[in-house]
Amino acid sequence: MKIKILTIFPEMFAPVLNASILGRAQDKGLIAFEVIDIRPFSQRKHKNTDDDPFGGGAGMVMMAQPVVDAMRYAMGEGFSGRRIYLSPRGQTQTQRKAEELAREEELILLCGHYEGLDQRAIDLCVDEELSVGDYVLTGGELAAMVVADAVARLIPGVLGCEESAQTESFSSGLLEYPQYTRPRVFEGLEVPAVLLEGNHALIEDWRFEQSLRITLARRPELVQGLEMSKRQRRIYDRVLREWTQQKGDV
Ligand code: 4GM
Repeated sequence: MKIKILTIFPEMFAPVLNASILGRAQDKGLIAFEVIDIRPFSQRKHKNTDDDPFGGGAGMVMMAQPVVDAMRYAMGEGFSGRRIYLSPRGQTQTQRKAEELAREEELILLCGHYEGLDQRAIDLCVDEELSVGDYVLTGGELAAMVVADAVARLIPGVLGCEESAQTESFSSGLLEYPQYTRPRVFEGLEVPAVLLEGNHALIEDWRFEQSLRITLARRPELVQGLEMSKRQRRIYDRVLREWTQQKGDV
């Protein structure tokens, strides 16, 4: 997969894209990042990329010209991927969205700044606006890195172990169960005995129950419509009985 990033702060990306798992994925040829600086595309004398908003008001607006020209350069001939603008008014990024984007051949992530981008640039060269959450950042760069990371780790071979992309939060529909590693006792706190006993069916049951409890406590809406095996259903019914009983007690 190819991911191109359009930004006026290209230097922000190397430390994130070239480190750790994303760096290795590039070395292995599984993913190619290209960071494109918008500023050289500006036709203004001083290569400005922003100007005052028509109609007045505080802040600056990113001009359409450099963005549209940079986008056309990034697309080249016969572009067939998806062009995404990171913005607080976009649809919220989800695991499902990341899975959808991971199936694309090519993505272009456009990072905005100031008070936003001239609407005509959005109309001309954006397929979709995406937000990483209901909060405002100083620029779209960190949001683009979040999206790039969430998509990259779903590309086959990037994580090495295919299972790890599968088993965690959101792929199962539930939040993750607690994990433990050596030592068995840390500051007097013991690892749950079931994890040390080697009964894999019981370990799976325990993990499901833990996931369920933590999800019911923190994100109960995720439990709606969950698909379960018979075995999981039995655990679910028991946990829910305890849960509702406890609530009734208070
Ligand atoms: C305002 C308009 C994305 C601010 C457009 C970008 C948050 C997100 C910006 C913009 C951003 C987000 C830049 N802040 N929630 N800041 O994904 O591009």
